[in-house]
Amino acid sequence: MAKLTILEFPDPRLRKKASPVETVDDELRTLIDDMFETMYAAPGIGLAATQVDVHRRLLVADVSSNGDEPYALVNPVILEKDGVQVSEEGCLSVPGYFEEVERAEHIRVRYLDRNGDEVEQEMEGLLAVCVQHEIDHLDGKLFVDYISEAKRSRIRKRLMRDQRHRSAAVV
Ligand code: GNR
Ligand code: NI
Repeated sequence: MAKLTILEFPDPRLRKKASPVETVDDELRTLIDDMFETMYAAPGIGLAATQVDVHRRLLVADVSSNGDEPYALVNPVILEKDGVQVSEEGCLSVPGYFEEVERAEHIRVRYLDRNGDEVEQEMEGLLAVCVQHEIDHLDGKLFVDYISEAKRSRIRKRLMRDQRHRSAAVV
């Protein structure tokens, strides 16, 4: 197992659109395990492959309080959305910032699981928020894209300053 490095806003690699996974094989399952390790260590409730600089359509999530409900979604597609919920979102790629975002309350998602079997599943509440947030990552989109340009630009400047200070500290 290996913990992976998470890219941080405004890294341009977070804007790449991920391509479909072609085969669910052992190499992909190793990546899934590494993404879970990275997500649980952070700690976070979800992680998209884009955030670890792998531009394939894959995400992991676990919104349980015990960390015992892991989901790995390969090539996820939202088939249906309904209702609206607003919640405070954060992102491991935008550390330290939280903003209200509007998402669908219920979604129906089709994906391949870690065995390559097709699954169709209804999700609601926090799991639905998380999966919508992660699928956005696969399309190069971040939760800060839903807030004002003024706020986003303030966050960009502060994170760039933090990143500068961090890289200066290790030389
Ligand atoms: O850990 C995370 N928490 C979170 C809280 C509210 C809405 C979405 C999320 S996802 C985030 C982890 C992350 O950045 N996934 O891409
Ligand atoms: Ni995120």
